[in-house]
Amino acid sequence: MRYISRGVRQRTDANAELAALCRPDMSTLFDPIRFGSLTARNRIVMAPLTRNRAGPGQVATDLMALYYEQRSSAGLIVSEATQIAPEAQGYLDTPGIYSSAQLRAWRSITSAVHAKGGSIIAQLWHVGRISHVSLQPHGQAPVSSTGRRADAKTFTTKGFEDVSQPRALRLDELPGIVGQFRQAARNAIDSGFDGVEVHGANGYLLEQFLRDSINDRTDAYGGSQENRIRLPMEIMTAITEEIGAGRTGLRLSPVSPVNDAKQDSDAQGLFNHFMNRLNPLHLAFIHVIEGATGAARDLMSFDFAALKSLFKRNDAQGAWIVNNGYTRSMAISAVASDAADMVAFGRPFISNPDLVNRLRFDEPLAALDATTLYGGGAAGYTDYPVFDGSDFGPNAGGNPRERVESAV
Ligand code: 8OZ
Repeated sequence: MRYISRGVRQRTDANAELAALCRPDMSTLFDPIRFGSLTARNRIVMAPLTRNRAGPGQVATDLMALYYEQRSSAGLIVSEATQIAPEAQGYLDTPGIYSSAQLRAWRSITSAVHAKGGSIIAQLWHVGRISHVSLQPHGQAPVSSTGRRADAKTFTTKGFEDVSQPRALRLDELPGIVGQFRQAARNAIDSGFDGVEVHGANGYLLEQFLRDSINDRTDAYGGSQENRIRLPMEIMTAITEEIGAGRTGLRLSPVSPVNDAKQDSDAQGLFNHFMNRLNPLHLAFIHVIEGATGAARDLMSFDFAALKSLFKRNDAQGAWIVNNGYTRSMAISAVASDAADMVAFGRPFISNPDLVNRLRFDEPLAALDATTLYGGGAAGYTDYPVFDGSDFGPNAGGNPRERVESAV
């Protein structure tokens, strides 16, 4: 990793600004936190980021270990979305967490992060219908709640392709899906992860069951809100039984339209109901994408604060993690005002491995090279600069990636 020089900005300026924003009795974005059985040394979360750099057999690589190690100053790292089984994969070169080779590789990554004093949890992923036959075992159809194809794309060895026609899961197959999630959670703990986040967002399998815009089943897993939350509840219950609720969290995106997840006819009612049902589990955290993933925060009116109150009613020790286009000042205010316990940053962590220090000292952020986001090697992955704590500035070192961005 390269280091760059720092200019005239004084750390004391940023500290004074922070002090002005926060009363002494308030928690700040930079304070440690305990939630469930987890701890974080600050409230800045590295959001899960798909980077498509797994090796043969969907095994994580040494380069991935370096990438995560570089970002270990995050209070909590959520791993990139990681498929729980071969059928759960939907994109080229994403890592899995079901084979012994995959588990060994994850062990190197969790050890590297822990050696630097960081915390890391695994994001457990089943893509459902957002997949392509070329990525499925024996070229079979992807599985979903429905047999209807999504109007969405994935990337395969041939580049961007339309996703394939799925097959609706039979009732007798659903316990197997729950079992795969349970086993993946066990595997995560066995590989040294501090916990897991279930991917319940962005139009993947859990949302394919949750939303009435997708789920067209007529059995006990379709129709009413209670029926549509049934599989997600079974998954969350099985995982909490397996590894403990204190190590288990869930990511949601109640109104995000990505991956052809059209709005539920009653998104607020559905997610409020889901939260009420989750309440007795005492999850370690809920991680919520506010608005459209990576886009408009105000796409649809949705009362995220109401959802938070339902979670906190019975789960005061659980963390409410917010995400989606937060700037430094938004993040500081969200924690100071108790609107959130932690704030997750996605893309800013790609180009700023030292994002925590840059936010802490209000330094400019390096811009992202979008051409190296998905797939490839070290370029645009492990070669973004960190600031060395002495001199740093937007034009330092003549680094082309180093440009000032106001919004994160
Ligand atoms: C970008 C590209 C591929 C997958 C998500 C796991 O949207 C993803 C993803 C993001 O949650």
